[in-house]
Amino acid sequence: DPSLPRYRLADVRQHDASSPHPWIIYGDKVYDITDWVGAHPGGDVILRAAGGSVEPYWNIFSIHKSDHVREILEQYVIGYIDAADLVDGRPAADAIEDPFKEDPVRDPRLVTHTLKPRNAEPPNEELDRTFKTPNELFYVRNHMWVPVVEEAKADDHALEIELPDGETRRYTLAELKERFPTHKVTAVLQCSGSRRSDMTRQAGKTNGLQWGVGAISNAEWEGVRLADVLADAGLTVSDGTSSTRSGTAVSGKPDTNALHVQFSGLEAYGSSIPLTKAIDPRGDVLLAFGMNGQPLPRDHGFPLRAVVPGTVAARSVKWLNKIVVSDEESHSQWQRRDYKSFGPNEGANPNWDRAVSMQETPVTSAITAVWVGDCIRRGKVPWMSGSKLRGVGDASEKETTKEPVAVQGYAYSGGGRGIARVDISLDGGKTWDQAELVDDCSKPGACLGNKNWTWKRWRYVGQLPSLKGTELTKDAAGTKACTTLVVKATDDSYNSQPESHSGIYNARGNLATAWHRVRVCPDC
Ligand code: MTE
Ligand code: MO
Repeated sequence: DPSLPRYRLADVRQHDASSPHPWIIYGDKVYDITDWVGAHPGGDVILRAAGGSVEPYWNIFSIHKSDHVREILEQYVIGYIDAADLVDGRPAADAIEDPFKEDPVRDPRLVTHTLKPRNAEPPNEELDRTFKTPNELFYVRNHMWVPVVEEAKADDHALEIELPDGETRRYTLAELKERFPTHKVTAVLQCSGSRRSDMTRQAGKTNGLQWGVGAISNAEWEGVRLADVLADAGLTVSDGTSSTRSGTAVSGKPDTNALHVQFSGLEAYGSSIPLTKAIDPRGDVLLAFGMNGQPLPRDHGFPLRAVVPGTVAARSVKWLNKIVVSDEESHSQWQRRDYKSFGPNEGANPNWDRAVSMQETPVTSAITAVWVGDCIRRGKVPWMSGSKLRGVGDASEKETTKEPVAVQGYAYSGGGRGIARVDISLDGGKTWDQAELVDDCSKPGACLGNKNWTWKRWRYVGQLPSLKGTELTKDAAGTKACTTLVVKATDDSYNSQPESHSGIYNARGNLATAWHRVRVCPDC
């Protein structure tokens, strides 16, 4: 309707999130979304775009790029952007706010997959060099921007809790810290996409960030127990013994086995865990505000996040501001779609509802560093010195075709299962030996929590097989003899990793946990 009024960008800017009448721009049109905010499925996160263009947000929440959403929006159109503020029919690029402009500065050593939103993993040699990953090197997995919470106002940050009967209770961060005992838990977070690039290389194209072996890190988390807070908020449930699998409670109280705890964060990310995990006294689920003795860094959820040990990290919701205990799983796409796995034949658009959402994760392992020959003798292996180094042999042994090799890596299993054994092969899986598990947990206080929530680091020193006549690789420098190192771990339930990624291939590239292989071509 060309008779509608024209507005300048400056007019629209007045109608930001603090205005009683928030406006947004889409294309060259202006919309008054006052009546939409309450009905918006994603909640008031839409206000993040108020006063400017909604387009950069729809580029992130791509679900909006549909006729259906545009039809809804058309109901709220109130006018057009004045031609004076348009370039090629749209507001000029520099007039559009960058949703990521407040994102924190990151450590340059991180290997970045995407900048906006930020997704990055530590370089392999730093990943597990120490048992606890330093905060600034902990992998970062953000679906959207990093919400801004001023440090001075962090204690006022509010967490709302809604119970199955609809009752709500609100806690500020200050109250959580004051009213509940503090707990510390040492736990790994691992993204379901870790090692996805491996699956792609071996088994074919996968959708999603092409992570290396580093979408996993380990930290000591500090916070209050979710179970304590839920009980204080008034959650009463059956003890589970009188419940049935079909969700009928015999006691008259809501059935523990049928409920879910939905988490959501300030930027509208959300997911859920079963209530049984949330209230398991040995489950160690935290509402965390500390990480490795420091306040949570902004990238990792400042000022408050859920930490769900042993469970896929997608459930450890950052910038946590709402918890709903419900008989349904979270309705978010991260619960109902993205973090599920499928059969090798199911393709990129599978039957989403039929698959269960990921919670506990399977056993995995990876090689993070390999040193061969002179590298070792020159003292490049950080955990090898003195007598160990002399044991590796002197230069005269170098005349033989055998080369010393030193290997390091990690192994991890979800659900609090420990690592029983790590097998390593230096000849592509023909012969095996066992790696040495690093004793990181024997010092008092080193591994806090009721179960094995941390990774196990491992090391191995051996001799590469004679490479004469083995796998030959041609490169610019000539022909090289190579061998493939392989690692696989077994957890304490005797689960072990699948041999290849082809058998567990899924178009989403989730849970790429096959034996990890690294090809080594020493100069010889
Ligand atoms: N929470 C919020 N609010 N937003 C997010 O994008 N990403 C999830 C989870 N929690 C995410 C979130 C995913 S998929 C992972 S793997 C972990 O956070 C990553 O946590 P980290 O960045 O602290 O390593
Ligand atoms: Mo993730």
